[in-house]
Amino acid sequence: MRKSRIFSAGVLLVLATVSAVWAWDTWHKEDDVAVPSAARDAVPPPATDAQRIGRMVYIEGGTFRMGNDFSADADARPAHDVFVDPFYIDEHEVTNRQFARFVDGTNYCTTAEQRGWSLVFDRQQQWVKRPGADWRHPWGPGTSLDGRDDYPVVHVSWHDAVAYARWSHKQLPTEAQWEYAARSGLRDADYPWGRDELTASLAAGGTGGRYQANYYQHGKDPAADGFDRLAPVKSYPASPTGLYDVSGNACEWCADGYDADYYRSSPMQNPPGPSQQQARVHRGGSYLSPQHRSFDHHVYVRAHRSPEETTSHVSFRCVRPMKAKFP
Ligand SMILES: [Ca+2]
Ligand SMILES: [Ca+2]
Repeated sequence: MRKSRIFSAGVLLVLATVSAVWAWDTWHKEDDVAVPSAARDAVPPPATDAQRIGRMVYIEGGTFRMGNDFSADADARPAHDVFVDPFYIDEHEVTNRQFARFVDGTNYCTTAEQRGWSLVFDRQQQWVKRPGADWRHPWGPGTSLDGRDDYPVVHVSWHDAVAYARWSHKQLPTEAQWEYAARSGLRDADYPWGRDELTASLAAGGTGGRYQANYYQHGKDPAADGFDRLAPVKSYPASPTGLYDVSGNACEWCADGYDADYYRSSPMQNPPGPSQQQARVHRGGSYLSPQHRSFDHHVYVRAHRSPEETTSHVSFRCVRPMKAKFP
C-alpha cells in the first residue's frame, strides 16, 4: 500500500516536472522574438542545438551615448544616454552557408523568391528590378552561389531575417544593441575603429595601413580596398570588440521600426524601437556607400526601408540577449 502511494506520488512528480519544463520552454521560445503573423506561420519548430550556428561575441551591458549631435542626419539627434542589457552578437553578417542551413532544414521560401524579383545594383550603377534575382541568384538567372558560401546572404527581406533569427534561437538586434556593439566602447566614435577616416588612416599608415572596411571607391580603381562588390565576411580587420564588417560590406537589418523623431522620446533602458512604424531600420552602410562620403558608415547613422524590400546589398546579423537586471 505504502509502495503504491510512493509510486503514485513519483509519477505525479514526474508529470508535474515535465509539464513545468514544457510550459517554461514554450513560454521562453514564444517570448524569444516578436515576429509578424506571416513570418510566424512560416517558421519551423524550434531549432535543435545543431542549428544554433555561428560564433557570437559577448557584449557586456552598460550605458552609452547613442546618436550624435553633430551628425548631418537629423534623425541621429539628439544624442542621449541609453542602457542596454548584456547580449551576444554574431561576429559577422549571416552568410550564404548559414542561410542555406536554415532553408535546407525548413524549406523556407524568401520574399524575393515568392515575388519573383529583387533589386540589383547593376554595372551601369543603377538599381533595376531583376526577375529571378534572389539569395541563391544574387545577380539574377544564370548566377549562383558557387564560391560564395562565406559571402553575406543578400536579397533577404526583414521578414526573412526575422524568420532566420527565430529558427536559430536568436533575434535581430535593436538599433541600440547594434550601435552599442558597433561603437566598441569608444566614446565619440564615428566608426567601429574610432574616429580615423578610412583614407586618413591609410595615408598616415595608421591602423596597419590597411583598409578597414569594404566601401565604394570612385575613380580608376573601383576595388582599391580589394572588392568592387560584396566581400566574403571577415575580409577586413575586426573591430576592437571582435566584430567584422560592422561598417560597410552589407547593410544590416535591425529589429526596430523607423521613426525619425524616436530619439526625442525613446526610453533609456533597452529602447525597443517604435511600435507603429512600418519601415524598418538598417545600419552600417555597404560596399555601395562611397568612401568619400563615409558618412553612411558612421556608427550612429540610421537608414530604413520597407520590410518587404530586398536588394543586393542588405543582409543582417543576429543577437541573443541575456537576462540581466537594470543596475
Ligand atoms: Ca569596395
Ligand atoms: Ca555590414
